[in-house]
Amino acid sequence: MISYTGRVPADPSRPGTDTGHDPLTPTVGWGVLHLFFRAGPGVDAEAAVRAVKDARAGGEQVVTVALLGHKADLAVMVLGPDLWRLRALQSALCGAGLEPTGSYVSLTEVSEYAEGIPEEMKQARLYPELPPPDKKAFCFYPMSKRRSAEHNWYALEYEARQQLMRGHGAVGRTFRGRILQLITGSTGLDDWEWGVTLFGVHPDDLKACVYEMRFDEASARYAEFGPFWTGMVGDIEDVLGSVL
Ligand code: 76R
Repeated sequence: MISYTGRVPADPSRPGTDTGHDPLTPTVGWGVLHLFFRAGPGVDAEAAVRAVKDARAGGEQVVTVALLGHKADLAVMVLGPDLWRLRALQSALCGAGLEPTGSYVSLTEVSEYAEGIPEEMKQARLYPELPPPDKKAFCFYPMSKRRSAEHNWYALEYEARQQLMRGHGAVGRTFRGRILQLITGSTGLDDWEWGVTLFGVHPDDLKACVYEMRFDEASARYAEFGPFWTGMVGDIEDVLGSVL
């Protein structure tokens, strides 16, 4: 099991891991930073490619996505134990001339309703291996559970919430093989309570999954959604080539 606790010293065999700061690491899981950039003519593509490669060489996982639509041109999702290292990648990409138009900060987690899942699945939630090679359709959106007078998720008893989430999981499992979901927690860290990152085999797998989930009570009554970003996972070189 990989566990990161306390100070993680810079590893001399991995150049560039020393940010000049003592690492700031979650006690469990990894930090996750979703960055959404606009790419204009002033972008130094070589510097941007180097930034992604340096992060990977230092141990971070980096997912790069060519986005569709006006919100941003590309997404860079980075996961790793040390928040300073996530910041270093953000700084390097901004330094390469990419202009951030949106972002999301969260941590990997095992849901409190998933305590009973096998250890191997828990590890895959906390320390995922991304991107999945066979799922190139990508979407990301933040979401929260409703706290209105009529429907307040946080006023429900644990058993009721657990039962609802069991129903949610059952609907979710019908998408096995078509969708990989990564739910990352952001309560107290960003504007919504979770980041939802979905990887699909086909774009309509993403649509079908989110659509089906909406009929499930946990989502129908209690889910609130932020903006969506959608695109195609690719190598950083291909992604930059397609958006510049
Ligand atoms: O981790 C697990 O696989 C256990 C079952 C499970 C949990 C606990 C599960 C399965 N999810 C869980 C928790 Mn999910 N999920 C979403 C969305 O909610 C919406 O309507 C849209 C956003 C989708 C599309 C989705 C898909 N899930 C959560 C939580 C945290 C709740 C908490 O901790 O309070 C959120 C916010 C959330 C949202 N879910 C699945 C899926 C899919 C496809 C699965 C099956 C996963 C699999 O079998 O690999």
